[in-house]
Amino acid sequence: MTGPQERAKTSADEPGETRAGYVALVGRPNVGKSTLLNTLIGEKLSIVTPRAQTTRERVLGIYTVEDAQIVFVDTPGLLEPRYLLQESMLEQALLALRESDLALLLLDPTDPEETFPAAPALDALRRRRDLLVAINKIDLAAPETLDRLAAWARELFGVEPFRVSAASGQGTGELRDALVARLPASPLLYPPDEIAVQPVRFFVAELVRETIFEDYHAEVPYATVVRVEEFHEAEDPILIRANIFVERESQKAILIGERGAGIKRLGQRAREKIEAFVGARVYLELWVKSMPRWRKQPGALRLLGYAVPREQRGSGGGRSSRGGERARS
Ligand SMILES: Nc1nc2c(ncn2[C@@H]2O[C@H](COP(=O)(O)OP(=O)(O)OP(=O)(O)O)[C@@H](O)[C@H]2O)c(=O)[nH]1
Ligand SMILES: [Mg+2]
Repeated sequence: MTGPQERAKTSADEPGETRAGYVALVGRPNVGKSTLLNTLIGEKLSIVTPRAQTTRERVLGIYTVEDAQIVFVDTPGLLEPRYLLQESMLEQALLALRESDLALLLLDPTDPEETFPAAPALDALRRRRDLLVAINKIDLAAPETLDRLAAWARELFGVEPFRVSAASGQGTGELRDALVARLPASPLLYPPDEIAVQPVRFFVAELVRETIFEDYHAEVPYATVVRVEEFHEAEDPILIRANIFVERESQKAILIGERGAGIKRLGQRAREKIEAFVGARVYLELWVKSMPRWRKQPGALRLLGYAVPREQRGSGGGRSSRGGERARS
């Protein structure tokens, strides 16, 4: 992704000039960042679940009107990391903040005391002049709670927060207009008809992961990572083979379920979502494998495609168990 520094700035005041830039959507886990990204671009790109720490990597979504383009960057929640994958997630969010032209901090009024990010993210946000703040989920909170949260936000950041509901769309049009008005003068960054930047296989893996969050409880979704190993677009139906890695054999057994019932249901539901996303018939083959401690090992994280935090690079390796359990749907 092109950083703001690498782009030549032009004046947007002249006729025919355009505005464009990256807007980082940041906030604590579960405040509704991914829901807002989807609502702002009018397409379901980023996966959404009721549980915290769903998003693990940056997800880009593009909104283009005639003379302006916003590249929204959905990010993992600003959390206090306890293991390496969470460090990677936090670093991805902070990186998105650093590389963005504008930052939008989302707050959740259903948990007003806990919704402000901790340092160092909070300090990074307070230093920014181009910060916008929005209170999301206004459909779930009493007006007094919204007013109290807005007062805290004014005190901390010196700005008046927008009030939106990403779920219903209320207030999101005004928010988007405000973002467009603050974009720097720049040529469009992507072709005007593009919505996504990442490859289809990324979204396929994310849709499988979203379905795992919906179908399984407790720790299993957090210990799960999905990797698309094969994607044969020219075939009808499109043939997709994906590996689902978990950390322990016991989690593998839970995913597969009795006589494979769990993985079969998962495969069917994920396939339906993928078919809706790609607009074509899909044959999905899922393999469940275990890769012990993958969330804590730099080598394993790298192998699985996650960015490894800077100080951890260069150590450790991940191993996956051979074989696996397969389900087709
Ligand atoms: N009622 C209501 N629910 C919302 C709203 N926005 C998001 N949600 C719900 O809040 C939950 C979390 O939404 P996400 O979009 O996944 O939140 P996130 O900030 O991306 O979460 P992480 O990726 O885990 O950091 C989901 O159940 C959403 O449906 C809203 O405006 N109103
Ligand atoms: Mg998210």
